[in-house]
Amino acid sequence: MIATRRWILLVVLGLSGGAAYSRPSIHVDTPSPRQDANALPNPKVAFSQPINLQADDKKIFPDPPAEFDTVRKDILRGKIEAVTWDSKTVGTTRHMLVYTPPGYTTDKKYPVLYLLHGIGANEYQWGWAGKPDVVLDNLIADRKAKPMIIVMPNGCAQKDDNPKGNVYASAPAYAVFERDLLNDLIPTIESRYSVSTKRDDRAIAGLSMGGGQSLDFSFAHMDVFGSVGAFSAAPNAYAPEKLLPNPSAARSMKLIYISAGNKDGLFGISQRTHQYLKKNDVPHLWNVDEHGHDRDTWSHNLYEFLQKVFHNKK
Ligand code: FER
Repeated sequence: MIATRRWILLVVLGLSGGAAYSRPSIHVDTPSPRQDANALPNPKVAFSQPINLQADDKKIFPDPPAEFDTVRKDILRGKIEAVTWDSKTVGTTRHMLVYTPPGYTTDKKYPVLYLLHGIGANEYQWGWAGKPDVVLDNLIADRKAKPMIIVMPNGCAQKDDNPKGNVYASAPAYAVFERDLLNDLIPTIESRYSVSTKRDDRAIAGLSMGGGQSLDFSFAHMDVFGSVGAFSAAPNAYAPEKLLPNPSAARSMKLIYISAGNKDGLFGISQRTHQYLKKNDVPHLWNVDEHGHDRDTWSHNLYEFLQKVFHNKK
């Protein structure tokens, strides 16, 4: 399916001096396609797990205001460009979209959010799932979020990174992306854009597979990422003891934000992560809304996350 025309129009090719590219945009409808797969666990099984709501599984934020993701004509707008990076990990040229905020200037060093998509999708998914450019333009105009760069890479680290066929078979490539991100992509961003390289100015967040990647990679590299957001994390999120064998170390994180809809069959993956953090006194935000595995929960939680990430208060 094709993303909105607006999103396509916003893609400004090649402004960074990097190689520009053009490709069809793809997103998944909700829930993600449920083909049988060799991926473990079986997605059909994963999506039909019972949901056992506990007293602390609560919505902690109201719904965003109306028009939070509507383009406003009266404000300055950021830009999205489609650029590539040279992945030594995969041995190909790979694809990302990069948002720079209104008035982007090399006189400043910006914090960076790496924002990851779900399975069966690509770097265009967030344009449909949360409209990060529109939401952040509006938040910056209202002084509710810091100007930041948002990098939306293709997180499926294999030679053919556009989804087709049995998309769950590509699940292992989402784990390979850890090396691609750390060794190839982050250095590319930090050499091409005017960004802060402090840990607390680097965040990673994502939906579903991207949420699992965000948890797995951030807790494995707490020296690299100061903040993490996991929206409706998929089964690629490691079980808590593997994810965080030394939980007290995670108390140094600036922001840990976990969310899931209480109608999402994958709910238990986020819930077990929250329960482990809580048991081990690791400060975090746990937001349970009324949605399923869908763009409502992703866009609403992105709206909250963008306001909290890179905020000075812990
Ligand atoms: C699975 C169920 C869902 C799985 C991945 C997903 C790797 C991912 C869904 C998404 O990204 O939307 O069993 O296994």
